[in-house]
Amino acid sequence: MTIKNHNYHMTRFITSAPDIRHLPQDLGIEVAFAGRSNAGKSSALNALTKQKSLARTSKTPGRTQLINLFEVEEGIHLVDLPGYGYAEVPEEMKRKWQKALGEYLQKRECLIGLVVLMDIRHPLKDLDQQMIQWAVAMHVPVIVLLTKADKLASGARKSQLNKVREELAALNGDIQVEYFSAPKKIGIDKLQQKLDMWFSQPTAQIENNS
Ligand SMILES: Nc1nc2c(ncn2[C@@H]2O[C@H](COP(=O)(O)OP(=O)(O)OP(=O)(O)O)[C@@H](O)[C@H]2O)c(=O)[nH]1
Ligand SMILES: [Mg+2]
Repeated sequence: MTIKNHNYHMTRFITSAPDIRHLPQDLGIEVAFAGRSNAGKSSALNALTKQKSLARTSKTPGRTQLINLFEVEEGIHLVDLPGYGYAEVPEEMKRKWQKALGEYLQKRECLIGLVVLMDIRHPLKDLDQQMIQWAVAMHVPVIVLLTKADKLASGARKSQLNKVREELAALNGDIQVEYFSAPKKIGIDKLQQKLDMWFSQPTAQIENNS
């Protein structure tokens, strides 16, 4: 398999959708960024694409309420999903969003990979585990980014990484775990390599050309 390096800095915003049913047609290939509110999804997208404000970031959790779709190149998309687990959101809305996320993972055929972001200091909360389990069940490969790695000293960082790797190994899925920092630019290379690999897969090519 030849792995093509994509120019992530060329990524542009395409559209926002209030829910999964309003996303553009299920065509091409896409990789979604999922995680708890405030985990650093939008920051990771901006770091990857070397654009300061492609995806909106905020100190206020729950900022990204819309699903934002970006195009790396024709037919290749990145999706910034609204964060889950935000405490201030009414229970009913939380349940709806969880259901919608499950549907997205199960029904979106162009989804070829999932980036799950978790604060390195608070990894593997219930909903994180559920997202990862859904992805494994759907045979969608996952890269887990332990974000805000700059907040921990290197010893603590490594032990968190090992702990999460061990716990996730038990799921027997296609799951890679790395640590990440948007401001310190740690882990961006790993994310890029993974995306390049996913976007270069033969199945991805076929779907993309059809
Ligand atoms: N120190 C540090 N702060 C980070 C990092 N990534 C994100 N942040 C900060 O964490 C806060 C939330 O980041 P966002 O990227 O908006 O998080 P999000 O997951 O998109 O949040 P929602 O859209 O609300 O779900 C912001 O204040 C960011 O500046 C990181 O790697 N290191
Ligand atoms: Mg966001």
